[in-house]
Amino acid sequence: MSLIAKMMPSVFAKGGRMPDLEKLAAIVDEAAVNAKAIPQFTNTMPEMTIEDGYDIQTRSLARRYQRGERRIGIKLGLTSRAKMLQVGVDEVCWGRLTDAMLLDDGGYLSMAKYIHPRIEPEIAFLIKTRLVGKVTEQDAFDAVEAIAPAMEIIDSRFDNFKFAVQDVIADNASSSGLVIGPWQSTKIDISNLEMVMTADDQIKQSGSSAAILGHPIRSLIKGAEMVARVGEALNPGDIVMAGGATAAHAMTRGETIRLNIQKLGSVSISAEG
Ligand code: 0L1
Ligand code: MG
Repeated sequence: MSLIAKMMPSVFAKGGRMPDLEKLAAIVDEAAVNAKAIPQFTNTMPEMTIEDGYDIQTRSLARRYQRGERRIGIKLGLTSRAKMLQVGVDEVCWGRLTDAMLLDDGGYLSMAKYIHPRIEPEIAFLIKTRLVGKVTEQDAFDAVEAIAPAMEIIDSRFDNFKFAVQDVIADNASSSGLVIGPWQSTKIDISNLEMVMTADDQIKQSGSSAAILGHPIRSLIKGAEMVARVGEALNPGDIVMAGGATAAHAMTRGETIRLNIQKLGSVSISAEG
């Protein structure tokens, strides 16, 4: 039994049945730092709520900020049917992005830093003006400076990528990295663009941007509303990842993953050999 598994019975505050959120935040943060999977929290704490999950996420991100990481935006998760089906969770969620997660377009990622990394095809928004709370589609479009092809690296800290919605929220919505292609004009219609993700030129996933909540701008609307619930906002310069348009691809050493999005261009990353 792992050390973390042994610790699990002691994560209840003051010997009661209330989970000690600070302790859980430390456990999930250390799992990410050490690239070591942990048992799903809700196995031992089925009473954990979605609010607990976001509270744990906030606390675990605070640990990263204390180590010097800087928040650069947010990601929306589980915004397409394909993604929901892949992990068996059907609730849109969000997580925070930090500068330490940003990878170079055309660069490399070190597989040793991850447990079981997957990659997914997305669209990223660059925020121009503050966006928060309930906003209209027009408000959301007006707040965008630029749009880019992007890929997210997700790496659930839970064994075998198995989790309930509360777990995955606590785990920063599995977010582990992002790679952004060249920023493009907001004049491009992103409602229904073909998205093709290849590994060493073999197609691994393909779909349409319409699979992201019917239109990727809806992820931005959802993001503005969800961050407001915890007193945050989308601020100028923030990056917002709209969520995977298809199921994610499990990465293997040595391969180069490329995403081509019709009209938006391409972005790539290689897993070190
Ligand atoms: O970005 C995503 O859609 C992933 C959210 C978390 C679920 C997963 O790990 O696939
Ligand atoms: Mg994603």
